[in-house]
Formats: sequence, C-alpha cells, structure tokens
Amino acid sequence: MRASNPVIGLCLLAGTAAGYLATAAWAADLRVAQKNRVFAVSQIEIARGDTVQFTNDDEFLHHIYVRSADLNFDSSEQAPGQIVEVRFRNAGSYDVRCRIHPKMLLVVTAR
Ligand SMILES: [Cu+2]
Repeated sequence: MRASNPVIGLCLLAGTAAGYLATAAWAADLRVAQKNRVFAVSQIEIARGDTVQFTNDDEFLHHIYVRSADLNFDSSEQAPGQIVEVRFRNAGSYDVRCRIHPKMLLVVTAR
C-alpha cells in the first residue's frame, strides 16, 4: 500500500489537470506521500474545503506546517506510518513545509 502512494499522487495531478473527474470520485485520493524527504508531488490543485491527507512513508519523523494569513497548521511530530490531515477551508495558495526537512515544499492551490 505504501509503495502505491506516489502513483496516487500522480493520478491526483493528472485528474486535476484534466479537470473532468467528479469531485466526489477523487476527493478520497487527496493523499500526498512523504518519502525520501520529499513530498511525492510538488504541487496540487484542490477545491476549497478539501482535506488533504499526508502520509509519512519514511522511517523517520516529519513535521508538517502551513503558515499563512488564513491558515496556520502545525502537525507536531509525525511518526512513520502516521497520517496527518489538513483542511483548506479557503481559496488560495498555501506552502506546506516540513520543520525537520527545510527543502520539502508542497504548494497547495485551493480554488
Ligand atoms: Cu520532513
């Protein structure tokens, strides 16, 4: 299951780009893996109100956070295998980062 997460991430991007998939059909696929100190995708586009699940597929801690005018989120330490959920209530562009690995960046665009 963990090995398939990057594939899910790619499917998510493809679905977003095509823009024809029903929201309900792929909302459950709003999952982004963290593996080898990177997010599986560097950007995703979602609908405002969507929740994104972040998996930790590494064997060490991650620590997701978002700091913006209308969303401040801090996962605290995320253990291997743990899933963190972040809901993006408002439209906008959000940088999702990891406190432990400063090079990790995922840009979430909520429309
Ligand atoms: Cu990290």
